[in-house]
Amino acid sequence: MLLMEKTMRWFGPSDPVSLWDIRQSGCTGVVTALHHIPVGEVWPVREINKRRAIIEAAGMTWTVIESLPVSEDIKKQTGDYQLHIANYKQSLLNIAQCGLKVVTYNFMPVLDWVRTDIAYTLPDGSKALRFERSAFIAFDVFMLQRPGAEKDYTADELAEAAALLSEMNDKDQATLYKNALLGLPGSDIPFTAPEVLQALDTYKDIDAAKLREHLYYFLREVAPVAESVGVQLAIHPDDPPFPVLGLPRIVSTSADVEALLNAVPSPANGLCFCTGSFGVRKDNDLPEMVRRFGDRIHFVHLRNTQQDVAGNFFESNHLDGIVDMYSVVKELVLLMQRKGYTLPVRPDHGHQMLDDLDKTTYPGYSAIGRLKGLAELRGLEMGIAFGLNGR
Ligand code: DNO
Repeated sequence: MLLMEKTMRWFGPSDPVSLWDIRQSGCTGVVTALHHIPVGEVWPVREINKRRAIIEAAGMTWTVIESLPVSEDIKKQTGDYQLHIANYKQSLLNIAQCGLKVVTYNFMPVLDWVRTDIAYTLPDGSKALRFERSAFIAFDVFMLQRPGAEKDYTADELAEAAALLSEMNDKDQATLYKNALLGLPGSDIPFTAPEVLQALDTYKDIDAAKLREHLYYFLREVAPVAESVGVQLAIHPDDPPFPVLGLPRIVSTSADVEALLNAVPSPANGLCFCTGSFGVRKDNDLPEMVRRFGDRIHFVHLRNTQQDVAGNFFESNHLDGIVDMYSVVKELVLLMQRKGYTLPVRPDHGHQMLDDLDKTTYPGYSAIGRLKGLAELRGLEMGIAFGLNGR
C-alpha cells in the first residue's frame, strides 16, 4: 500500500531539534536547505553531499529541499537576475547530481510568512502562531508608517487597530514589530523601519500582473533544466494568502495555481500543497484542488487553522480546524494510488508544548508539537488507506 513519505523540516546542524529527534518521531525523510549559502549563489556539489551524508548517518534520506530561495532580483528582474537564474539552473543540476529530487521555493516579495504573534497561548497552555488582522494593521499603519497604508483598510479597521495599539505597552509593541518582520529572510538582525520601507519601495512599480510575468519567466528558464534531470519544483503558496504591506501576492488561490501550471506546462513545474496557507481562504476548496492539481503536487505540508469572521487565524491542531483534513488526506491517498507513487509530506508547524515550552526553537518548529501532528496524521492516513483497500 502506498503511504506518504513522512518527513520533518530540519534547519541544519544548529537546529536545536536534532536529526535523531526527527528519526524518533517516525520520519524516514528530512527536509532541509543549505541556509549558509547566500541567496543567488550556486549550491556546490560538495556542500550538498556533505549535508546529505549527515542526514544519512542518522538513518534517513534528504527527501526535499526547502528552500532553494529565489532572489529578490529575480522577483523584480533587476540587478543580477540573469546571473541568479543561471546560478539557480546550476544548483538544480548539482542537486540532481547528488540524487535529490524535490525543490521547494516561493515567490513572495520581501517577506516569506507573516504572523503577529508567535506565542499565542491556547486554553491548554500550549503556544501557537497567530495572525491578528488589527495588530497587523497597527504595525503597518502606525508603527512602520508605510506611505499610503491607510488606503488599504477601512475606517473601522483603522479605528480598531488604533484602539488595540493604545492598549499595548512598549514591550508588546516591540514584540509585535519583531514578529511582523520575522518572515524577512536572510538575517537575524532586526530590520529597521527605513530598511523595510526601502525594500517595499523597490516594488512600487510591480503589480500582481508584473510579478506573475517574472515568475513565469523564471519558470520558463529553470523548469526545462529541472525536467531534464528529473527534479521537481514545488512552489509554496503565499502565507497568508492575501496581499500584505501593499505587496502583490500571486500564489494564493486555485485560479492562481491553475494559471501558473498552465503558463509553464512542464511536469517539473509543480506545487508544494500547503493546506495551512491555502486553507485560510474559504474560496479554496482543498480536496478539489488535490483532485484538480494532483499531477503537479510534488510535496505536501499538512497544517490547519482556526479562524474568526474578522480574518484572524491561529494554527490549530492538525486535525481540528477549517481544513477538512480527512477529505484532503483521502484525496492524497487516492492520488498516490492512481499514480502509483509516494508523495513526501511533512507536518507543517506544531504547537510549542510540554518540555518544549522551556526551549528556544524556530517559531512553529519545536519537536513535540510536530511529533504529535505527525502521529495523528499518520494514523488518519493509515485508517483511510486501510478503509479503502482492506489490510
Ligand atoms: C514556513 C514555511 C515557509 C516555506 C517557504 C518555502 O514555515 O512553510 O517558510 O518554507 O515559503 O519557500
